[in-house]
Amino acid sequence: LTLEERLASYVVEGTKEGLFPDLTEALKKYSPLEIINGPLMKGMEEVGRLFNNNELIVAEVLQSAEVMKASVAFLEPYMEKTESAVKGKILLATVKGDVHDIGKNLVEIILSNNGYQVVNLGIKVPPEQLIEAYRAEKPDAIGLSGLLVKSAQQMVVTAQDLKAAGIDVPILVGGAALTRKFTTTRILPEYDGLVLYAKDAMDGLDLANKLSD
Ligand code: B1M
Repeated sequence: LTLEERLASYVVEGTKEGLFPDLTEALKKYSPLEIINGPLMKGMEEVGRLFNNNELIVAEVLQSAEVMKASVAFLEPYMEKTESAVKGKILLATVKGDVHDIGKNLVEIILSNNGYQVVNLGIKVPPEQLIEAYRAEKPDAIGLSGLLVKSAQQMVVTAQDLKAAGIDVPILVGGAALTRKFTTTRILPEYDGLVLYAKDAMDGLDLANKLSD
């Protein structure tokens, strides 16, 4: 197997044996984000496909998730960081009913490496908890992540609840079940402020930078 194929296979197999030496090797050729968005994501897509076909069980997918998390943690110190003044404060959460947090945590790393103060509320965050945290933290924007189809709908409800609470800071949304179209046609009309769709974590950073400019 090539290095790239091996990296994808650690995720698919859910094994860390040989992972860190190969990540070190990969860093000679690629940036940390290229490794994550390339071979590691490719592995995750394969996991999703196998899971969908009932060829993997939840426990196995969890092991794949562990490999992804360990890889991101290993690569994090090698990521570019800007030592700028704080550009803004962002509340981050995976929406109610959804436990997927690898993408959200990647967004946290990339935002905080690039001058943002991130308050990560974790997973399965109901609107009431977001509203409470908004009042305590006074963030400049709210970031919502969701990977399940029902999470996209949950984002609509969350936007409605935030609006009812008088909140209108920009909302940044992302996650596999979401599209730009759903964001503009279904979430945006339910909210008083901007609702921006990010296709990946870097896109999320670009959007945050546009907001803070
Ligand atoms: Co789940 N799962 N899962 N899962 N899981 C999916 C999402 C699924 C597509 C797999 C499949 O069937 N093909 C499917 C959803 C189907 C649907 O709704 N249409 C699914 C399912 C069904 C489930 C369960 C219901 C399974 C069950 O129990 N029977 C269950 C749900 C539990 C719940 O949430 N209530 C479940 C559970 C799990 C595990 C716990 C085992 C594990 C998660 C572990 C964890 O996160 N700690 C897991 C995993 C790993 C996946 C897949 C395989 C991989 C997700 C992932 O981590 N990707 C996933 C299939 C897939 O996506 N291919 C799948 C890597 C990550 C870096 O990408 O999160 O997409 P992602 O983030 C991207 C972008 O989306 C974006 O940036 C990131 C990249 O830069 N992004 C943002 C994300 N959030 C953002 C926020 C932003 C900006 C960008 O701004 C705020």
